[in-house]
Parts: sequence; structure tokens; C-alpha cells
Amino acid sequence: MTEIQSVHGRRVWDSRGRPTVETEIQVAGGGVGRAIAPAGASTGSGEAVDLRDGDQTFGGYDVRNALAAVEGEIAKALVGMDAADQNAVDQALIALDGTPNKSRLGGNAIVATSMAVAHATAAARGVPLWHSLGDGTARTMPLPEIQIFGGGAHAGRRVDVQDFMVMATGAEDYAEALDWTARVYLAAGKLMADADKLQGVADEGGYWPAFDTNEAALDMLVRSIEAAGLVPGEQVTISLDIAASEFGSAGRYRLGLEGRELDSNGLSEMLLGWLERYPIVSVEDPLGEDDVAGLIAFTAAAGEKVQIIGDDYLVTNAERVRSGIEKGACNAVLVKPNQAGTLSEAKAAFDAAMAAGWGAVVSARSGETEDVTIVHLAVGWCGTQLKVGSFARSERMAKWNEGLRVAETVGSALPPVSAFPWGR
Ligand code: 2PG
Ligand code: MG
Repeated sequence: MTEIQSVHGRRVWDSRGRPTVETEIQVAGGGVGRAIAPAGASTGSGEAVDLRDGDQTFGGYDVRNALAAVEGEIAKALVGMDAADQNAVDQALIALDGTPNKSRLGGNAIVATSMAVAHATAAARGVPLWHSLGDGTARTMPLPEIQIFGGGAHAGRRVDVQDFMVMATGAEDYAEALDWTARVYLAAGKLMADADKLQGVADEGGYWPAFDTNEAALDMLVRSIEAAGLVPGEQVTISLDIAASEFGSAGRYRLGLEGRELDSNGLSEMLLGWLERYPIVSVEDPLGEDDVAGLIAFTAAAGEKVQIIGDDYLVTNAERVRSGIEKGACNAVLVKPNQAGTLSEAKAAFDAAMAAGWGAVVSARSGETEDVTIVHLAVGWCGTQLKVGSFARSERMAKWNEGLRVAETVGSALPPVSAFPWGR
């Protein structure tokens, strides 16, 4: 019923207007699944690498070689395999590529194929993907983490911090979390317009950060929550992705906005000060991917009360997650399937975190499409958090809206606060 019959690669376009890879798989019995590779801008050095043509076409971002890999080598290896055996398919993809970072066939070719296989299996079974992945055991929806201001590499480095986000931690359910976030997003837009700072949006749909300091963005975020008629710190909390690898390495950090340089301790102190002054419950990549000592020190100082997410440092890699757990660096992992390259590897990183009582946040990339696979992963794996970007632009809204559809079957309830690292 689920024997792979055909594998087809298609060139489609992402939210930055760049080419990307869509794979379509057909299995015996007629089930068809397709998935599209997303793309990061602030990538960790340990991620699976996309295969880009690197020639004159589309700034070197074209994917004809990756598509040729899907239609050629990958199709040849996968036709005849059982799509329902995701692990066997993923192992075949890993072996076929043969490199540690999937650079030969391309992380983009491999992740689109790996996800398409899961979709084809679900289609053959006649159930939604979340159900097919988790045997339908999901009973809660993940808590949305939603960007209000974009920054860093997603906004021409206008401010240093990459994502200023909110989480409707006091919301009754998933639907209410979206309602509250919509109110905050609208209120932020109005405040930006009133302050003559409304200049459009950044890569993930958050408002363009026309601020003089990083703190000014935090102040405006708190005011936006209040202006939406919600209580900061009780109903709606703040979550930041510092993405520190983008402005520092070897323990030296250059805050472009303020024109000053900080060492690892200095950056930590600045962030710990923010934790005192603002209702922040989650901080991603507070220090650079190579600053493990800094991550350990920051986790020791703040890990009891806030979630500390490793993105560039852990790159959705189970071994790295286990090493982070051992060292006490971070207490949560960001799970991006294309950082790992295959669904099985992403799931292994997710499982390693959950087994240790860590948080796990299933995440989109800054370059996205209408593909909604990550919503199904978060629900099907019984994940507790989902990060998709802002509350605008349809590559983001497609995912929040898919969550509303899934919630009609799963129920809209959110996980209890004890499920989160900041709630224990
Ligand atoms: C991140 C992501 C999403 P990118 O850093 O967490 O915000 O960005 O996809 O550019 O790596
Ligand atoms: Mg990040």
C-alpha cells in the first residue's frame, strides 16, 4: 500500500522570492505527498547545507542541481521502498548523500523528500499527517511563539536582536492565543504608526525595527501588550531570539546599533538585566554557537526561571542536544527539520530533549512557503511549542491557520504551564 512508485522534484519559490525544492512522492494505491524545503538566513555552522547552484542565476540561489538529485539519484534509491518506514527511507537518503552535512545531494533536496514521504504515507492511510506521525495520540496544541518585531539578519541588522516575540501564556487555548496575538500585533502597528516608525515588515512579517536601542523595542513590546488590553507577564509574555552568533564569535560581541563591543560576560549581564526588567520567559541563542562556556554560565544564572533555547548551537542534532544536557548549556532545543536534513534526525533531537525534561520548540525558517508540515510535526509528536514567525504574510498565516484546522480534531487546549521550562 505504501510502496514508493515515483519521486518528482519541482522548482517552486519561497517567501524571499528565491527558488526552492518541492518533492512529490506517489505510493502504490495512489497516495500522494508533497513538501517544500524552507531556508534559513541566520544559519548555524553545523546545519545541513542546501545545494545552491552558485552561478549567475538568481544570485546563485538556484536549485537546479538539487532538483536533478531528487529526480535522479534520490528517485532511483527510493522507488520500491516502503514510505511507511520513515527511518529506513531517511537512512537511505543519508547513506546516498554520504557527507556529514548533506552537501552532496543538498539538505534542501533531502528534507523536501523526507517530509514528502511522510505526507505520502499519511495520504495512503487516509489520515492527516499529525495523526499518521503520532498514532493520533495528540491531545493538546502547541503554544504559539509569535514575532512582533523582526531584527538582526531578517531586517538588514537594523537592531541586533533578531526576534522580539510574544507568547500568550495565559490563554485558554490555541485559538485564544492567536486572538490575543492578533490584538498585540495590531496594537504594535498602531503604536509604531503613532511614533512615526511604521516602515513595513521584516522577513518573517514582524514590524521593521525602527528603534534607536534594543531596549526601545522591548519597551514598545510591553506597551503593545498593554495597549491590546492584556497583562504583560501574566496573560502575554515575551520571548527573544538573540541570534548572538550573527553579531559575535570567540566570545566577542559587537552591538551594531549602540556601537559597543561586549565580551561573553558583558552580553550575559545585559540579558540578565533585561530578564529583571521585562516579562521575558524564553531566550534563544543568548550567546554565540561557539561560546559554550558562555551558554553554560548563562544557563546556570537564568535557567531556573526562563527557557534557554539552543538553535545555532544545537542545530537540531540529537548528539549535540545530549552534549548540551550533559554540560548544562541551554534547557530547550529549537527543532528545524531542515537543519537536520531528515525527519528521523529531527525527531531524534526532539526526543532527546523531551526525554531529559528539556523544552522543544518546533520551528519554521525565515525563508518559508505555504508548506505546513511543521504544524503537523509539532502536534503529531506531542510538542508543546511552535515558532513560525509573525502574524502576517501568508507563508506564516498558512501555518497558524492549519493549526486551527488540526485543533478541530485534536482540541484547542494548550499544554499545562508545568510542561514548559519556565513553569517548573
Ligand atoms: C531562527 C530562524 C527563525 P533563520 O534563527 O530561529 O526565526 O531564523 O531561519 O533565518 O535561521
Ligand atoms: Mg534562532
